[in-house]
Amino acid sequence: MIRRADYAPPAFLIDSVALEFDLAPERTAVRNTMRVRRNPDAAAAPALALMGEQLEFVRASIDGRVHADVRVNENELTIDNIPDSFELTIESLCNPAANTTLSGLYVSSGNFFTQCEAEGFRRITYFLDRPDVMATYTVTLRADKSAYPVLLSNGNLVEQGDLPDGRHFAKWEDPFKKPSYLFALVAGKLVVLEERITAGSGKEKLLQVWVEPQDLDKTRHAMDSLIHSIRWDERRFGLELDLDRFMIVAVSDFNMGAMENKGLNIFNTKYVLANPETATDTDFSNIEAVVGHEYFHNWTGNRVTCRDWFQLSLKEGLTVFRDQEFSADMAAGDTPGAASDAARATKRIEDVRVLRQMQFAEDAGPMAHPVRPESYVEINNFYTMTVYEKGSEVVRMYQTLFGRDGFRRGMDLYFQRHDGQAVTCDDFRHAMADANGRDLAQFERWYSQAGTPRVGVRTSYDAAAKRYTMTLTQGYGEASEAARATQQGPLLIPVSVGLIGAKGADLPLRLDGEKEPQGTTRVLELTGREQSFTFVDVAEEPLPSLLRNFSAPVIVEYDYTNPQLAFLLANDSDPFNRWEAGQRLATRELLALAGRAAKGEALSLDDEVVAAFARVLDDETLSPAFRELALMLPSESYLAEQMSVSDPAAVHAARVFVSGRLAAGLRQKWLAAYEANRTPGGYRPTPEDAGKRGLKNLALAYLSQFDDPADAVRLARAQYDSADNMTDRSAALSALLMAGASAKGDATAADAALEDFYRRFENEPLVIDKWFALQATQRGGPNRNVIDIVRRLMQHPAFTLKNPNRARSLIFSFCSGNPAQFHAADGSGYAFWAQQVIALDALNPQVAARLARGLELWRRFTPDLREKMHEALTDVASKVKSRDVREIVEKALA
Ligand code: B3K
Ligand code: ZN
Repeated sequence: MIRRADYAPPAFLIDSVALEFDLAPERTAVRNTMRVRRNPDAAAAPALALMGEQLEFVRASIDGRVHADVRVNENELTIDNIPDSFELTIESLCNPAANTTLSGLYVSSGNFFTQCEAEGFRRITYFLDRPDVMATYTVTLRADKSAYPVLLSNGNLVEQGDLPDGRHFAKWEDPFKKPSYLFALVAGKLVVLEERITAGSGKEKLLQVWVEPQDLDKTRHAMDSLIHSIRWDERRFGLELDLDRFMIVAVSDFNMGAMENKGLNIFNTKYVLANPETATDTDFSNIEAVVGHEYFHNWTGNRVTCRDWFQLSLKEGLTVFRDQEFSADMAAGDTPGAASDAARATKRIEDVRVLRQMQFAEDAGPMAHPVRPESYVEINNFYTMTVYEKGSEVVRMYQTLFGRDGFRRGMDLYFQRHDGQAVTCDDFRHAMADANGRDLAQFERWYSQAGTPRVGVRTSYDAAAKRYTMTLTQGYGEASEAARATQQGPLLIPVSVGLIGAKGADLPLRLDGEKEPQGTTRVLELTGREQSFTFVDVAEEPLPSLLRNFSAPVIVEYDYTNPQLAFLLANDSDPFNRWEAGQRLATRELLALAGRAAKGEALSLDDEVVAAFARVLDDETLSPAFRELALMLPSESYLAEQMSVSDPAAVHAARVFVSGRLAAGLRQKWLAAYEANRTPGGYRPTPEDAGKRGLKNLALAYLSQFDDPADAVRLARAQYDSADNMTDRSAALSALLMAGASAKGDATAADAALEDFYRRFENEPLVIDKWFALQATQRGGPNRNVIDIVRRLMQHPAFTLKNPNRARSLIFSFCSGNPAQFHAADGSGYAFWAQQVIALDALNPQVAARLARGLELWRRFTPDLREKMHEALTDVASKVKSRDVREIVEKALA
C-alpha cells in the first residue's frame, strides 16, 4: 500500500535522457543514456534504485565504463558505488509482441505503440519512473523500413535517414522537460491527414492525425476538433500550442480513451475515427470532447504536472472541467441568448447525469475515496469517476465562487508560479485563493473527504414581514465506511438559488442587510453545518429553485410536492433545474412503483406525471435536445442505487411499466414528434440536427415499448433501410430489438436487421463493437435469454478478449449496461462475470480490474442476490493474481 503521507522527494534527479530503440516485435533493444545527479533537496541515498518490470537487463555503464555494482530483481535495478553526478547508460531488452497488458511498449495490428501513464515507462527501460522526475528527451528509433515506414516520438523530428539492411531511423527531440509517463513512440504502417495552422502568436504549426490506411476517410472530424480545441484554449485561457508539431495517432488496442503524451497523443480509435456511416452523434461529440481533453492536458498536465499520483485530480479534474467548458462553448455557438444557454444546459445535464450515476455510486461503495486519495495499492485503479468527474466539479466550484474572470486570474497565477514544475492540488488551490484574495482553507476538505454530501433545505415565509428564510444544513447521511473514515467537518458549498413566484417568473433577490435586490440567481455560501439565509421584500410565498446549474456535487433534500415539481418543470428559468424537477418527479414515482412491484402489488401511474411529460413534449420553445433529456427516465442502475435495498428486478418492472404507460398515453404525440424531428438533407453532426435525431429516436424507442409495437416496427424498418448515418441506423436496430421483446412483438425483424448490420459493417471494428453492445444490452424476454445470447456471441469469430473495445462491447455492456439481465435471480450473470474477470486477469489486469468493479456494491442488494454476488467475488478473489484485481475484490470483500 502506497500512502500520500509517505511522500519523499527523489534522492536523484535525471536531467536528460537519450533513448535508442532497435525495434523488433519479439526482441526490442533499448539503450538509455541519462544525466543523473543527487537531488540537493533530498536525503542522501547510498545507491540509485531504478524501477523496471518485464525487462531483460543487459548492462549498465557509468561515464562510458561498464559498471558491475548492479543488482537486478523483478521490479528494481539497484546501482551501488556511484558518483554525485554522472552519465548512466543502461541497455535492456523487452518483448512487445508478448505484451498483452497494453502498458509499456506493445504491438497492435503489427505496429508498435506505447502507453506509459501511470507506470508503463518502467516496462520499457529502467528509470526513476515517477512524475516528479522531469527530464528532456532525445529519442532515436531504428526499424525495418518496409514494415515500419513511419517512426514517431515526442517533440520535433530532427534527423532521419536510411541504414544498411533495409532499415531506417528517425531522431526526435522534445525541448520541454517532462515526466516519464508522457513519453511515447509509434512505429508502423500509418497514413496521415495533416494541416498547417497559424497560432495566435503568428507561428506556424503542423497538425497531424495518423491512422491505418483504411481509416483515412474517418479523420476529418478529429482534425476539426483539434483545431477548435487549439483556438478555444487561446481564446478562453490565453494558452498557445508550444510545439511546432502536434500529432494524434489512433490505435485499436488501447486500455482507455486516449493519452496526452507530449506532442504525440495516442488515441483509442473509438475517439478518433468518424464518418456519418460509421459513427453516431454521440461518437462525434465524444471525439470532440476527448480530442479537446488530451489537447488541454498540454498545459494542465504536461507543462504543469503532478508531484505524485495522489495529485492526479490536479490534472484530470482540471482538464475534465476544461473539456466540459469547451464542449459547452462549442454547442452554444457564438451568438449569446436563450438558445445558446439551453445548449450549454444540455451539456451540463449530460455531465451531471454521468456524475450522479457513476460517481455517486462509487462514493457509496468500498472504493470510495477523496478527490485526492490517501493511499492506493495499484494507481491504475484510481483513474476514477471521483478523481475525474468529482474533481471537475471541485474545479467548477472555484469558477462558481469567483466568476469566469476570477477563475481566469487564478489560472494565470497558477501558470505564472508553476510552469515547468510537478506540483500538488494545494498549489492549485493557493493560486485560486491568492488571485482572488480569498482564504480557501476550508475548501481543502473537498479534496480530503470522500462521500457525497447532502444539503438539507427548510424554508419559511413570513407573509406579514415579507421575509423568506432558507435554512441549509449539511452532512453525509449514511455514507459508506470507506467514506466515513475521511470525514472531518463541514464544507464550503456554493448553493445557487432562485425564488419563483406564482406566475412562474423569478423574483428579484435581496438578502437581509442589502440595499438593493441583486439579480434573480444568487450563490449562497454554506460553510457551517446549519445556516440560515433570509430574503427580504419577498412579495408572495415563492417556490425555491435549489442548486441551480448543479452548483455543487451534492444531494439536495427538499420535500417538493408533485404539483410543485410539475410547476418547476414547466417554469424554472434555470434549464438545469427544469430538467431536475422532471427527474425528481419520475424518480419518486419509479421508486414508489418499484416498492410495489417488489411486493407483487398492482402498478399504476399518477396522471399528473403523464401530463407533465406531455407538456414537455409539446413545448416547442424547448430545444429537441433538451426535450429528449427531460423525457428520458433515470437509468435502472441509478434507481436501484436510490433504494435502501437495491432490487434490480423491481426497478426493471417499474421502469418497464412507466415506459409502457408513457408510450401508450402519448402515442399520438410520439408519432408527431417522430415526424416533426426528421432531418432531411445530408447528415450534419451539428448540435441542432443531433438534438432532432435524439428526440426522434427517443420517440421511436418509446413507440417500440408499446404493447403492440406495429407502428414502431414499420417506422424502424423504414428508418433502418433508408438511414444515411449510424445514429439513425443503430437507433432503428435498437428499436427493432425492443419491439421484438414486447408482448405482441416477434424478433424476426430484429434478427434480420442484426444480420444485415453485421454484413454491412464486417470490416469496421468500431461498428461491430456496436453490434455486440446492442445485443448485450437488449431487453430480452421469456424466449430471449440475454445471457445465452452473450455466451453464444463470445464464440463468434469476431469476438476476442484481447481487444479491450471488443471485451467492453460485449462483456461490460452486459454486466453494467443490462442490470435486469445481469442480476438474474439464478446468479448466472455473476458466474459469467467471475469467469470473465478471471480470464481477463491473465491477459490485461487494467481491463480486468474495471470489470471487477461491477460487483462492488454487492452489500446493498437483496439478500438472495447478495449471497450469490458474494460467492462470485470469493471465487474471483481465490483465483486472480494481478495487484489490480486483487485490490478491487479485497476491498469489496473487506
Ligand atoms: N491521462 C490518461 C489516462 C491514463 C490512464 C492510465 N491507467 C488519459 C486522460 O485522462 O487524458
Ligand atoms: Zn485526462
